This record gives sequence, structure tokens and C-alpha cells, in this order.
Amino acid sequence: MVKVLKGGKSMKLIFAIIQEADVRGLLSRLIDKGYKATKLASTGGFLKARNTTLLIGVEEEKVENALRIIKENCRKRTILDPIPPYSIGAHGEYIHMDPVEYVVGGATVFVIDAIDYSKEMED
Ligand code: 2BA
Repeated sequence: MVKVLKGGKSMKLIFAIIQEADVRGLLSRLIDKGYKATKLASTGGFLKARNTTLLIGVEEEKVENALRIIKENCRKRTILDPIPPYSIGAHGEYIHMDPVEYVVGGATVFVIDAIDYSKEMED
């Protein structure tokens, strides 16, 4: 397998899907500790609620510390499914449905090998 090296070190790309309430704290902690990150607006496929995906490109040996920082800054929360709490029956009548609670978070994290890493610019 080809490993892309930055200064002789292999690079990983961390995808961290996190709740919007955790973004500020986590990003400032990561940046304070010298990590670089990109914040993408995303939407969960199941609840269709907004969340945030962070891309963090990092040398392999710094992955563990990044994961620790993510863990320390992302909370578990219980949220209600945002669909309206009723449904329409076969005869047009409203059927009350109890809202469903889901436990969301901390962070869903993928770590992949970066097969290329460069910064392109004109001299
Ligand atoms: P959502 O897909 O909107 O999922 C929100 C929460 O709903 C999940 O929290 C989980 O508690 C629940 N959930 C998701 N799919 C479910 C299902 N098929 N049946 C029952 N409950 C379900 P988390 O697991 O903390 O996930 C938070 C967000 O992270 C997800 O938002 C999604 O955007 C992302 N995510 C989680 N697992 C992923 C995966 N394997 N691949 C890609 N994205 C993922």
C-alpha cells in the first residue's frame, strides 16, 4: 500500500461527525493544540437534523491525541425526533404519536489513510 508522507510521516484523515452544540468548544481546543481542521455543514441521514462534519488532516502519531480531544469535547444528548407528533389515518383523522427520543453523540469518527496530501500554489 502506498503511504503518503509529510516530512517522512504518514498522514491520516479524520472525519468527525459531531453535534452543532459541540463545534465551538471542540474546534477551539483542536486549533489551540496545533491541529488543522475544516468544518462542513452536514445533515444526519436518519433524523434529518443538522450536524457538523470536521475534516482533520493529521500525522499518524497525533491521531490518538486528536481522538482524545474529540471525546472530551463531544457530549451525548437525548433529542426528540423532529417529525410532528401526529399522523393522518386512513379516514383522514389525526392519530397522535408519542415523540420518539434518540440518544445522539458524542462523535461518530472515521479515520482513513490519506493517499495524497499537498498544498498547491503558484510561485
Ligand atoms: P443521524 O443519521 O440523523 O442519526 C441520529 C441518531 O439517530 C443516531 O445518533 C442514533 O442514535 C439514531 N439512529 C441513527 N440511525 C438509526 C437507525 N437506523 N435506527 C435507530 N436509530 C438510529 P448517532 O449514532 O450519535 O449518530 C449521529 C450522526 O452521526 C448521524 O445522524 C449521522 O449523521 C452520523 N453517523 C452515525 N453513524 C454513521 C455512519 N456509520 N456513517 C455515516 N454517518 C454516520
